[in-house]
Amino acid sequence: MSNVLNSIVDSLANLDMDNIIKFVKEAIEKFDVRSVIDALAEGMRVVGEKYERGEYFVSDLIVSAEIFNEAMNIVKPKILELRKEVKPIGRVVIGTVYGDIHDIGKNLVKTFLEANGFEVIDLEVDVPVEKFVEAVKQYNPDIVGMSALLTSTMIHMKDVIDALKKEGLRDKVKIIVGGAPITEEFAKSIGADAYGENAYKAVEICKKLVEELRKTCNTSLYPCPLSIQ
Ligand code: B1M
Repeated sequence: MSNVLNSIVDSLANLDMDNIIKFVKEAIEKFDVRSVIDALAEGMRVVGEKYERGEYFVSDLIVSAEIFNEAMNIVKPKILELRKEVKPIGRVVIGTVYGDIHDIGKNLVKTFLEANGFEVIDLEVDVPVEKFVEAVKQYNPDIVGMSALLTSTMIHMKDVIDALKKEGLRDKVKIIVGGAPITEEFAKSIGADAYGENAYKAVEICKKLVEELRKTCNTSLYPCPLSIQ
């Protein structure tokens, strides 16, 4: 990693708001957006480690999130520049599951989806099972995306999938799950269609999922069949 990207990792890890803004502004001119975001995510990982070791408290986690969001205010316009060049390709309902208020990863996924032509309905955080179900009824999305950062909340992803099955809605949508504790195996075990390791992979996967849906033409929202670039 280059010096300025390392400096982003270190300044986030040290909760140094003043310097990180300077470094992010510098890095965004020299590197692609992805390198800058990866550095920010790495900084958050280090913050998490410090919290686990008892060096940081919850108040520090809150500050780290504020710093991340400030940095993203600089990066986000660069991501959304892409948007002008892409055709609308599908609709995603996304949210962080019940009991969980972590939204940084979910927001990144949302931003990248929007930049790549997806219309995103964001249910925000701590989303009860019924709210996901209602959103599927109301918005007729192609994809439902769920995020969870806590081992204690990830099981609510299964609750949502079970509730969609119960309402006869499961086969109308594709389901992608993600978040730090989520794995491919977990995604499979709860009956999700896909696992997104990060925001970039989530976009690639959502494009594939929409392609699959269009083949069966079971949604009337977007023209069908639809070629996706
Ligand atoms: Co929390 N927290 N936190 N926290 N927090 C973690 C998750 C933790 C791992 C820290 C640690 O101990 N090392 C730990 C969970 C342990 C566990 O469950 N095993 C933890 C804990 C314990 C807690 C509290 C319980 C602390 C407390 O109160 N005692 C509490 C819980 C609150 C709640 O939700 N009910 C809590 C609170 C908070 C804050 C609110 C203070 C703050 C979040 C602020 C916010 O989100 N607005 C916070 C933070 C900042 C973290 C860490 C440090 C950073 C998370 C983050 O934003 N990462 C985190 C440590 C860690 O994750 N290592 C931690 C950066 C982000 C870019 O990555 O979210 O993983 P991530 O998203 C990635 C991928 O996972 C993926 O793409 C993203 C980008 O590439 N992805 C998807 C995510 N969602 C996806 C969805 C997809 C596809 C991909 O498809 C739909």
